[in-house]
This record gives sequence, structure tokens and C-alpha cells, in this order.
Amino acid sequence: MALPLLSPHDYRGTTMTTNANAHSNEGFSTRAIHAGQEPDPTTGAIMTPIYQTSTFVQKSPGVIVEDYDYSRAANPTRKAFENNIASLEGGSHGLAFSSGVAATSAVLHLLKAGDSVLLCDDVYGGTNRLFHRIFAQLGIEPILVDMTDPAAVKAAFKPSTKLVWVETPTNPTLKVVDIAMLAEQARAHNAVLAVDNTFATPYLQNPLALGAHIVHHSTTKYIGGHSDAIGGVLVTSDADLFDRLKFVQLSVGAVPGIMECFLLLRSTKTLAVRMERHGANAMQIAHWLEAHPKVESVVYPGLTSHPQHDLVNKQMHGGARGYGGMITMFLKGGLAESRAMLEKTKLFALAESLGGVESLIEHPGIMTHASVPADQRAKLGISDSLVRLSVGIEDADDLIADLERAIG
Ligand code: P1T
Repeated sequence: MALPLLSPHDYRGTTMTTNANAHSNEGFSTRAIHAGQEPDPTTGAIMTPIYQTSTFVQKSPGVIVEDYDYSRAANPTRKAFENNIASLEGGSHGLAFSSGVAATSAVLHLLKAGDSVLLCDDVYGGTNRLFHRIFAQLGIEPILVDMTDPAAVKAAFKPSTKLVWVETPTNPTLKVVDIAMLAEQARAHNAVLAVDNTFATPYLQNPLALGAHIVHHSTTKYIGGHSDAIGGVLVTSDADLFDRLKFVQLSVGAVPGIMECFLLLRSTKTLAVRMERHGANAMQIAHWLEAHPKVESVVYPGLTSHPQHDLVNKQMHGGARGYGGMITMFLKGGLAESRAMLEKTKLFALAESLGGVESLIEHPGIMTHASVPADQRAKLGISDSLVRLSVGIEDADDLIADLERAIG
């Protein structure tokens, strides 16, 4: 699609080939284990080697093997991961970055001063900070919108709006936004729709199939799944957007380390089974919390009490794959009660981040969303009594016993 983003003269095109589509007719877990990866042609090694090299020897100046001349531009281990994640999202091209926010920045680098972005009002605190404190200073205006309201989205577009950025489910209030509705509105305004799919993962939700142009992940979370690597990724099927984003990746240079790419390739192989266990545990815990006398309310996409439960089912496989591992709860009382609970859990570790096999608990108001201005937090309901759980894949009974001890 023709978009007034970077000048095409800034980019001379890529010769990069991709086999992200090679397994496109196969199921999710088959693609997770095989897409982007062939046994090593020289040794037969079944795992993609860690090509821990910064540069590649040329046969003659400019005559290179495949696309490889320098690892900031391309590296075989990274390329295998990029093709693998592209396949899982049903896209043609993947681009890996050194962190989730680096991947977000790459999309924002497509814009120029004077452009505006519709930004979902509830996003990760670091995303909010990036839009408001870094790119706003470069003249790219963020316009906060409650994207659960289609009329509010429609009214927010300006002639300058080039990008719509949404998380769904949102962090931390787990609002769910209609991706197909946003895609339609973005197209009507010749804007790009980017969906941060970190909470849902490609196992539960595929934004490209619903009309989004770009999917984003913090791979630090469920894609990595073991709390041992920071990373981010973008996936698109739009060749023009890919060329522009590839140019940003190459020029800005926020690429991941090769070891991280290897870890991610290993991790996506188990994504489906991990997500099923995260979802089963979280569902059990959400029901248990809902019935607890010291809990004011529970937000979980799998509960029928979730305000957008029908939409959740519509765009997340009808719930057949579960509803993910994130739960937001409001304790009765205030900060003292939340603090007491957060200090007492043992299996739920008190830490920022999410999506690992181990359970985490945190207080968004003080921790992950502290950089969101207090009035915005209050408007969104990120109160002192809001506690966020990232439910791991331990035994559910042990996790419930841990919460029981902590809530008292
Ligand atoms: O931390 P990093 O890999 O840079 O990813 C940023 C990011 C982007 N999008 C979403 C939805 C996120 O949740 C995050 C990071 N979030 C946390 C660290 C957190 O605890 O919520």
C-alpha cells in the first residue's frame, strides 16, 4: 500500500528471501517447530546453529553468500527466528529487535514531524512513555483514545493521522479492542494499524488475519517464555511496509543478539503447550479469586463477567485455546492491603514483566505503569488496589494456596 511515510528514495530494496510461508498449510505447533528452520546442510544439526559472528567473508567485493555481509543487516540465526515468528502470525515477513520498545520505536521511525498517532489509552507504561516523552518531542503527536468505543476512534482521526497503535488485551486493565473494526477505520483514513499482540500471543490471536498491517510483540514475554531474554519483533505481510521497516532496522540498528534469537527459536516450539497451561491455570485462579470475599473484582478475558467477553471469543478462537495467563484483580481496601498481599506471596514472585513459565505478581501503579501520569492512571482505573498477576505453568493448586496465604 502506498503510504506517505519514508521517501522511497531512502531505501534501495532488499534481496532478502523468506521461507516464512513454507509451512503455511500446517497447524500452529507444526509451524512453531519447523517454520524458518531446516536441518543444517553441512552437519545435519537439527537445531539452527548460533551464528555468533558479526561479519561474513566476501568472495569478491559485493559478492556475498545469500544476504549475509554484516550481522546488523542480516544473520542466519536471526533470519530463522524472523521467518518462524512470521509464520506463527500468518505473515510474510518478520523483523527482530533488541527489545519490545525498540520494535515499537522502529514503527514510529516511519513517521515524520507533523504526523499524529491514535494511541490506545491503556498501554504498557513504557509504551506510553515512548510516545509521549520521546517521539512527541520529535513532533509526532500521540492522541489517546478509548478504543473499546468505535465512535471515539472515528472521531479521533485527523488528516495528520498516519498510525493507529493498539494493545489488546491491554496492559494492565485487560480491555479488549475489536481489531477488525480498527482495521476498517484505519484503512478508511489511509493509516497503518499496528497491534501489540504481546498478551494474547499468536497462538490465541492473529491480528493480520483480522486486517492489521503490523503485529508487534515484546518477545521478552510469552514468545521467550522463560524470563531469560529481552527482545521485540514486528510481523507484516505488506511488502512495502516490510522494506521500510527493514531499512529502519538496518539504519537505527536496534537488533537482538544472536544468542537471544536462538533462545527465541527454542521457545516458540513450546508456545502452544505453554499457552494452554497458562490459560487453564489462569481460568481456575480467576474463578477462585472472583469468589473470594476480600477481592472486589477480577478482570480476565475468559470470565463471562468480562465486559467484552463476546468480542474476546470472536477474535480469539472462540476461547478454544484458552484466554491467556494475565489476570487483573482489585482487592478490597487500598494500598496497605495490596502491599500486604504483594509482600506475602512466595510462588508468585514480586517482579515486573510477564509471560514466563514462573508466576509473577506486581502493582502497576507503583511498578510497570509508574511513568503514566497520575491523572491518566486514575482515569483508566489503575488504582492502589489494582494487582496484576502473570499466571505461570506451575500446579494450579499450589498457586491458589500461595494466593490464599497472601490475601489472608
Ligand atoms: O520490555 P520490552 O521487551 O521492551 O517490551 C515492552 C512492552 C511492550 N508491549 C507490552 C504489551 C509490554 O507488556 C511490554 C513490557 N511490559 C512489561 C515489562 C510489563 O511488566 O508489563
